[in-house]
Amino acid sequence: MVIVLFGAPGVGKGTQAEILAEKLGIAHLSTGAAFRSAIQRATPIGLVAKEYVERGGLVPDDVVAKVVEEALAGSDFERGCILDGFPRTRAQAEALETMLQQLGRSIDRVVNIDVDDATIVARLLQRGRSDDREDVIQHRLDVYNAETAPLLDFYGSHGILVSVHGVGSVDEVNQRILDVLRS
Ligand code: B4P
Repeated sequence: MVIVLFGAPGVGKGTQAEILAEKLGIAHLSTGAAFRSAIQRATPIGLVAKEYVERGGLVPDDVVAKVVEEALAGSDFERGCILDGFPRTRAQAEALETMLQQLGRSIDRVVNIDVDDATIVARLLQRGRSDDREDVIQHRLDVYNAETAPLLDFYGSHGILVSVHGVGSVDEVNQRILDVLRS
């Protein structure tokens, strides 16, 4: 099973992906977490990613694709995976299709988590990660609307998109996601 968790920054993709991976017994790939780890270790990918992540921009598509391609080739991904924060552009969505085709797989469901902007800003300010400053959050939301939100139409036209309301307790949102995955 290949599931994409989709939505604006701070809707809870990472939070939900971790719980779902555990419950469904499949791997979890967060491109955001992969970049934060690479930045901390100052790897070549981390050095490139740093300036984009800190400013709330998108890491270049070819760098992102390299990280995902390596992860998908790992043995822990054989049973399926949850992709959290990827794809974020049309080029990434197309690259993902090619990668999955080569592995004889396809996306089963794209789960869009829907949260209003005011709640997103409040959540992220409370978390206070280094890219959770108000100006950077606003930029991340603008980038999401310009580059990532158009993928909703792309996946909608493929008939694999489902949406859940992302405001409520973490458990409530998780149950909504499990319900749409089972329906
Ligand atoms: P990500 O790591 O993907 O982070 P995110 O979109 O900001 O957050 P997410 O939706 O996962 O929210 P979370 O569960 O953490 O991206 C960071 C950066 O990496 C990007 O800005 C970009 O620069 C780069 N990047 C990543 N992927 C990329 C790609 N494919 N292409 C290019 N660049 C890429 O939750 C947020 C907060 O809300 C947490 O504090 C959590 O505890 C809280 N929360 C969650 N659920 C809640 C609930 N139900 N109620 C209350 N609070 C809740």
